[in-house]
Amino acid sequence: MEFGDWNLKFLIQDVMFKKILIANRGEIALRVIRTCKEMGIKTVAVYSTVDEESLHVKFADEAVCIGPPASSESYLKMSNIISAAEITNADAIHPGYGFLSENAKFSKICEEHGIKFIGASAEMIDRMGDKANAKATMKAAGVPCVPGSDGIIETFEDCKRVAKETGYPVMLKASAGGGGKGMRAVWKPEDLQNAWESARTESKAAFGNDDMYMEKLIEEPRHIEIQIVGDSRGKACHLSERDCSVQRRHQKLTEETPSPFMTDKLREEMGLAAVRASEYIKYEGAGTVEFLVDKHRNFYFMEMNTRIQVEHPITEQVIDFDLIREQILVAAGVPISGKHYTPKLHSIECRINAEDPYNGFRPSPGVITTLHAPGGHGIRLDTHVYAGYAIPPNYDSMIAKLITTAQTREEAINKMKRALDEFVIEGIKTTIPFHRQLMDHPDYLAGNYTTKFMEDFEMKQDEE
Ligand code: MV4
Repeated sequence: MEFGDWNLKFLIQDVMFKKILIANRGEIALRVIRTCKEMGIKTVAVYSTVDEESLHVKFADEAVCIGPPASSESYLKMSNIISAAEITNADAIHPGYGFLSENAKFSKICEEHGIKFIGASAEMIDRMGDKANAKATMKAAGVPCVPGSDGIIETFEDCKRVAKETGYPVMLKASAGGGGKGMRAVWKPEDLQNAWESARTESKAAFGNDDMYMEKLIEEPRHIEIQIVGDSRGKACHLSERDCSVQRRHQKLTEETPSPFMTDKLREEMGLAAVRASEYIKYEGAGTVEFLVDKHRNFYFMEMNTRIQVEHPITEQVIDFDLIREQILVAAGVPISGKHYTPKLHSIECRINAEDPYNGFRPSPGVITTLHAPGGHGIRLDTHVYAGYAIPPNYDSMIAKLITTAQTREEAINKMKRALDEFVIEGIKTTIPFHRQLMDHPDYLAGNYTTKFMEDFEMKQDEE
């Protein structure tokens, strides 16, 4: 830290928020409330009518009902959230992830109302949300990018030309996209026109925008992302990587740090590329630079997320850091220490969803009749559910994040097996059996997995 701890403590008290409204629900709302309490900051929860009995409502100092169950009428209803902040006199809003966390209009409205948005500025959200533009910015910053089109492709003639220049296979991507929507892999020239038209139609329907760009297709990539924190002076530091390659239909299932594919050299290069990217755009707050990594360990910029991510706890565990606290300090204008971090431990997160892995991971809402949480050394459970809690069908299906941390990957996996065996949830189906089988899978145990891994994964039928 730049100031002596003594001065910094007084500086922090002067600039620190008195009351933060958490514009979210579930485990992330609880996560933010916990850090606020530790920092002596008052908290306001917002909730929809179906969430009245949810834990974040009970743990907050104040709570405001902002509407009916539908997200569009509650957690996405900007006017109701701003009104809740006004009537409770909150001086900042933490958006968590999802919902309004990367909504430029909401960031702007908070600013116009003199409420600090603990996230990126509207300008930054727009800049990183436009994927082709974000890529052009990263290229200018000297961050490795996948070869391909120079920005948006205007016509199909251009599309054909760029595909020829790039060389098949290519990946068509929606500039307003993310998470795989409006994306098409094209292996042969005769498939290009269909892909071009269907990708644009899908993107127009999903985002109201059909701008497309093209990249060389990276075969069987790994998804490795770097956590960064930037401060109000334009300085950034990186907090090492997370391997998020185990995904099903672009939904992350489990994440770990360090990545089993990482080398010290690769980590240093990716970390510095992420810091270069952040400092080039003067990024403020917690952010994540996502990279595709090919089998030769070449890495390429994919996207930059301007929010705290679901999987942030594994980074916190291996460098003993509170990322939500860091977000709040940076938003209050406190400078970051600026040093970079490498993992001292190994941490794995399993996302426990109310889904049935024996039936296509279909949602399984309902009342939790019995719950026994795992515990012991190296176990962290971030969850808002409890015995008797009714899981509403209106929101995403994640109900808990089980995180294990140990000196080595093998010990972290063994701890995860033991914790999953202890974790009892009855009344609904969950993905616990999937994660337990994953922890026995030879390729996973060998750290030998890419984003293709789940395409070949088969659940062994229940022994019962
Ligand atoms: C790619 C790719 C291969 N080559 N780009 C998926 C969503 C978005 N984050 C970008 N994605 C990909 N972009 C090129 N040039 C493969 C994927 C991809 C993927 C990336 C990360 C994690 C999971 C994935 C699943 C399917 C495809």
